[in-house]
Amino acid sequence: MPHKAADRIRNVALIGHRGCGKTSLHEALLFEAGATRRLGSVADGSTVSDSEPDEQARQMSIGASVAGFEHDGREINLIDTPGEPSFVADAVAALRVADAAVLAVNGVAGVEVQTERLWRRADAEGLARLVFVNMLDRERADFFAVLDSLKGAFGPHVVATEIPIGAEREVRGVIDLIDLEAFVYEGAGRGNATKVEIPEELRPRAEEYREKLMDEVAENSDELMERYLDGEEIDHAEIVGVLKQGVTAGRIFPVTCGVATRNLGTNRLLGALVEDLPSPAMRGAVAALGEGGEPVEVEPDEDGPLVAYVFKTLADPYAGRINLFRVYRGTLRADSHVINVTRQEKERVGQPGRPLGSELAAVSELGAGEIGAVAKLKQTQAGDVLCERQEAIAFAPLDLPAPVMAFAYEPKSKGDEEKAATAVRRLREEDPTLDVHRDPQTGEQIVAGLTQVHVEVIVERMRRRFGAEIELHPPRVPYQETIRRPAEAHARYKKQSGGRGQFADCRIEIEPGEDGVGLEFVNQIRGAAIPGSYIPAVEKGIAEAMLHGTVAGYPVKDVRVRLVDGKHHDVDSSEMAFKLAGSMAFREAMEGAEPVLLEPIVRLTVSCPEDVVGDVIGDLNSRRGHPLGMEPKGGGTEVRAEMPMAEVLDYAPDLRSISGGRAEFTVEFERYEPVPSHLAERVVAESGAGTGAAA
Ligand SMILES: Nc1nc2c(ncn2[C@@H]2O[C@H](COP(=O)(O)OP(=O)(O)O)[C@@H](O)[C@H]2O)c(=O)[nH]1
Ligand SMILES: [Mg+2]
Repeated sequence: MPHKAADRIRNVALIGHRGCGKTSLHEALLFEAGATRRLGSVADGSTVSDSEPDEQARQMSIGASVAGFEHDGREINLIDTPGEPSFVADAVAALRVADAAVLAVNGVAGVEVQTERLWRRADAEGLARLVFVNMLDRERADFFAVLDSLKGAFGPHVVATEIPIGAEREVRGVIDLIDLEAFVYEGAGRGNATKVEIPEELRPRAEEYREKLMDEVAENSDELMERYLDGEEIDHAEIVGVLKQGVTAGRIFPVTCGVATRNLGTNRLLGALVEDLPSPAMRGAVAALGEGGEPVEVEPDEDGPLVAYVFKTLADPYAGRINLFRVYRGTLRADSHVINVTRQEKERVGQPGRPLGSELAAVSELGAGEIGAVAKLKQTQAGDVLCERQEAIAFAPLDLPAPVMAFAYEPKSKGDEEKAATAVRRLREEDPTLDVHRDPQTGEQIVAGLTQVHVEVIVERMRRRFGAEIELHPPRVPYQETIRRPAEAHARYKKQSGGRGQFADCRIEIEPGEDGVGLEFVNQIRGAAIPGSYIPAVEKGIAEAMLHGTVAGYPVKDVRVRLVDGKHHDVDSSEMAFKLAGSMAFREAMEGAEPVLLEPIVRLTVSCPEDVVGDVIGDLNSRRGHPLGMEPKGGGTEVRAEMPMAEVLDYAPDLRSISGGRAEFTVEFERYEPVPSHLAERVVAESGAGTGAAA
């Protein structure tokens, strides 16, 4: 009896395109299993999942929500996930800790963008999958058309285990293809299914689809295949046994159907979770990284030393930090000490619990395969591994898109500064796709997310949870300036307004320097024209002048400056005077050295479906981009290009509309290049500086 809990558990992530009914289905499954007393609805904001006020206001899931409940002697952890790409991080994390996924599909729209993407992610994690075709009550819903679109997208091993009775408003039940039994549903109450005779007119269709199912199942067992071909009757347990092996191995994907909001078909989906999907024990060892990143396997053995992986962190301003984790090996006990081996910190586990949406039911321990939550760990965050003893173990980082939608932000008032800093720090703990930093050049505070919606949600959460109000605006492009030819200048700073005067005189020569040197200062003073003690002041004056170039006030880079001559005065000269003279000389020299404005060029990588490559490249060209090449990748095409950063700032919404939301991109800084002169004029005008010196 090695794996006690691990035999009983089903860890299932509910995935699918936004609006296909995952949250409603999650609710119906909880209700049907008796974990809740009423069937909540997304429209009323009364579902167990989507418990956050902003989720209810937007009627959209933003975070993953775990519900642990019992059904048929099993412990099911059902994780509702966001379908909106802006919040994909939580769907990815849920797929990491689940052993199986239920892909929900809109019965009208069929396979959508995110349906495919999430399917691929589930595939990459090697998860068993079931499909639930939802919303069959809607106008133009068509189970068989959707089944075809599923097969088209995911291959021939997608196979119906049931078909609906009736369609659109008339949909009233399902026919089970394994046992050839029919059920009709009345009302949305628990236990609303009644077994009936298969309607005569549906019999041929049911038999046709049963045959398809049996062909598919038989392919997974030679022995069963033989008897099936001999025309022998195969009983329920045998079919389900072989089906489950095929599902677990990712060789067969059963399709069920219903209407989440009417609790139609959900009892059967519950049954399928138990019958068709693997337990952690059946899934077996999972891959992790050991000493030096070497691959190791973690067996779901309750009696082994603890390995728990934290997959989500909640930053509750009142309850503090809550960490959701899955135990992969051993047992996590209340009031115990563990080691966070990722951060090398000791942590004390107080009271762990099993989550049901935002509620936690206290438990004394959680064994291998179980999913739980614990509050008040001091250092632990999502991605960390908790162990009983010192052990080198990690899980591969989640494959998440990069935060490319950047805004500069400012607190609305002085009093909000501190609050804003705390808020972004806490929200960053919750969200690995949120980037918050200060741009070293422009000095702006930057908040970057995956999309505009993502950043808007962050701003709302800052206000609601932490009382911090911020304002967003497009970030400034960190332009720079440099010179293109040598020049020289002579500057004298002189003041004689009573008392002690001021005097400094210097002559400099400047020329383009090497890439990346910033300022290269060469002192060529011979003799005592300028005393050595004043030389650093001259250099400092030049460096200060370079902070704001003469073209548009941006930092000047890569200039070699030679200090060739000068004069001083025994009484009136000072460091201050030489600094000012240095600044004056530099500015004058720069004017004559053909100064230019430079802009950052980034390397852009766009992943998009084949059919929009032409549009993507056309758009890149119109944004001054230079395509560098493309290659097939992950079922689509990856286009690489170089593009000015100024053109990237508003790229996200455009790419979204070009590709119907099916493309993603990342950017990486590459180098600086001169801004074409007609555009430089505009930057100069906008900077408010401008001596008209732009090249
Ligand atoms: N008619 C009908 N509406 C549904 C069904 N399932 C969900 N909905 C509605 O579709 C909308 C989106 O559902 P939701 O569960 O939030 O989808 P999610 O984004 O996948 O979580 C909500 O207004 C639901 O009430 C269904 O089976 N039939
Ligand atoms: Mg939802």
